[in-house]
Amino acid sequence: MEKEESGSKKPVNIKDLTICEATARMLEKARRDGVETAFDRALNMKACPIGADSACCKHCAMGPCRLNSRDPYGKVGVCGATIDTIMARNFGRMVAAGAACHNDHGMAMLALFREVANGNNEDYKIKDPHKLEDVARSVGIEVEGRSIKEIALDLYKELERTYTQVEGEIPFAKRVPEKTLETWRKHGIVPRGAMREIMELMNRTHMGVDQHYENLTKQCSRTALADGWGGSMVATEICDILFGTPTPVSAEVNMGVLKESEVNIIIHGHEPNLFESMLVSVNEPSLVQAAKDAGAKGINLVGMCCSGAEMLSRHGIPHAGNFMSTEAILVTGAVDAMAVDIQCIKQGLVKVAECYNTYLFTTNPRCHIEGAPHIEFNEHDPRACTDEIVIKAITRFKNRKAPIDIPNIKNIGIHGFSHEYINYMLGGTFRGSYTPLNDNIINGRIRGVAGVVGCTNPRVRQDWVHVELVKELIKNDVLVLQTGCSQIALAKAGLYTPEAACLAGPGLREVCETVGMPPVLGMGSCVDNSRILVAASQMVKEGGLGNSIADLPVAGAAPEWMSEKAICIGQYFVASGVYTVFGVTFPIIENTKFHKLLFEGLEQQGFGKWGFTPDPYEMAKMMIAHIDKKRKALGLDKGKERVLVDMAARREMSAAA
Ligand code: BF8
Ligand code: SF4
Repeated sequence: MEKEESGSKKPVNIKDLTICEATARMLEKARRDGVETAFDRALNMKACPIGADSACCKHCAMGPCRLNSRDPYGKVGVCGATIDTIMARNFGRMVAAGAACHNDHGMAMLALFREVANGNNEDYKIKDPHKLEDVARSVGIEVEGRSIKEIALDLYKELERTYTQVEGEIPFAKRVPEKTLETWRKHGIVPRGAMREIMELMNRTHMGVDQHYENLTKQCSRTALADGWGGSMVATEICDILFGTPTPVSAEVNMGVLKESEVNIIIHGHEPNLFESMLVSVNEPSLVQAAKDAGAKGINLVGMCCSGAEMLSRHGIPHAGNFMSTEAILVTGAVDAMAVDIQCIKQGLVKVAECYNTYLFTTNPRCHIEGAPHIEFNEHDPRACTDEIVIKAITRFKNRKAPIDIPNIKNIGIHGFSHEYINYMLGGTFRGSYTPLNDNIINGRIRGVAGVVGCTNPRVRQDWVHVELVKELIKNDVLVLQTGCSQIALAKAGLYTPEAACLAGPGLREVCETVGMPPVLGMGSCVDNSRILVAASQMVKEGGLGNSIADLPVAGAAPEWMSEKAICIGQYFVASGVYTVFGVTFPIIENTKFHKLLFEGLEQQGFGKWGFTPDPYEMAKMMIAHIDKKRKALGLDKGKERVLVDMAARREMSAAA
């Protein structure tokens, strides 16, 4: 085993690690307190250069085999695997893991829906029967004259196929624009069922199975599509049905949402059922009284990461920060309990929580963390878990010893733009439609649409790439749709207000001012990227912008990605027809055959393609060039020159934000 680099404690300016002022202040305090975070560990652990290039394989015990990225075709693995096979298999395993995460989550939400529908669970209910009917109709279920229960049970049965079906096409394939679906059929990549696709991808990436990078890439696409149009889309739709479809709501983000005088509870993770039940617990009069008896003014519930983004979008629950702020926020000393469920929960939280006597609870049977007490969340008796967390948090409040230091920074903004609402907002009350969006794209007021999504990552300056990229895009009249940690980055930067329209180019600004919307629309958690897919298919169906998603003047980006889920999302956007640019790093060696396939070849086959650059300005340039290329192909090229945001303009923009 090689020795890991450590101990090189060069002084690093915290302002270089993050542009989030609150996080920076807490990182400084952590330094004073001698507390370590992922930012420190990233500085002390150089990313493994071989893994970064995906030039190694540990799929069997004849290896692990290590190839040379400077001479990628100079040697092969012990079994003879070439660099393209090795990289494609590694990529496939990331896609499989990402798809598994979203599908396992979606399946859990669907199981809850079944229990609610058949009357076995009365702690939750169908909150949005309209959405239930819409979704049912979209997969061909009769709704006229039928009871909610009948429709719901049929919908359950139909959507279960998303996961368990072994032959055929997943139900939401029906939502895919015809020409896009045709391309998928031609290449044999319409997903059958997520379990089947993930299983097959795991099989094909095993030693000695699929050893052609092109064929492997097909299964990567099929599996990824079983996420975007499968597990993720089901999660979004079912959660809307159970908890409400988001409509614009004014809400606060950033660490200033913590309150020194109240019992602070953070929910961090991905499953909104835990959060919804916690919302009930913190409003329980006896628990509120207990908090008051302990000297608190009340109980303050806030979210982080993706379930936080969902609650922000659905109910306007304050959001305390994105992925790279989860350790930093504990440094405030003000968090009485943080309860986590699944995904993107850093193990490092345990130590930081310990340092500040904060309770860190795991709640989900799929995620225990050594050193963190576990209070299991059972959706048939949800309050047993959530009430206990509140009681523990109140105890911690009573016994607060260390000084509290909450950065007093809050940013208000408007969140909660479901694709249904975009339809309504742009179309007016009586004739919801995508016509105005399409018209504004055709007449050039809006140049195109970009999805900017994904994580934050300590290998780059937190939030900076997101914010700079989005500013460049809107300045160039590109409407930006967002989810996940990226949405929170821009919300903290102040771009979620209608007033931020002044940062947009003249065309986009005009549209925003007419409608009263911000130039950046937040759609929720990472599984809610499926809302962007639905919006894209609506744009195709509306007409005037081509026949497939690949024809649309749109692009996507995950500028600070870190998770395997992000790779899976990227692949399903690419397979759906979207040019998708990633920042930070990309696990591939340039100028190899596999690289050429992902970054060029897929587009020639009628899909989207991948792009990569860590630089936000370059990223904007690449995305805008692609949007312009698509406009030209549609005959909409009477467009404008790209506006370069110079330093003076940038200063003006940050002053305005
Ligand atoms: O699913 S954006 S860091 S929290 S992976 Fe994770 Fe990335 Fe955040 Fe949500 Ni998405
Ligand atoms: Fe090496 Fe092949 Fe085994 Fe991978 S599968 S570790 S390349 S021998």
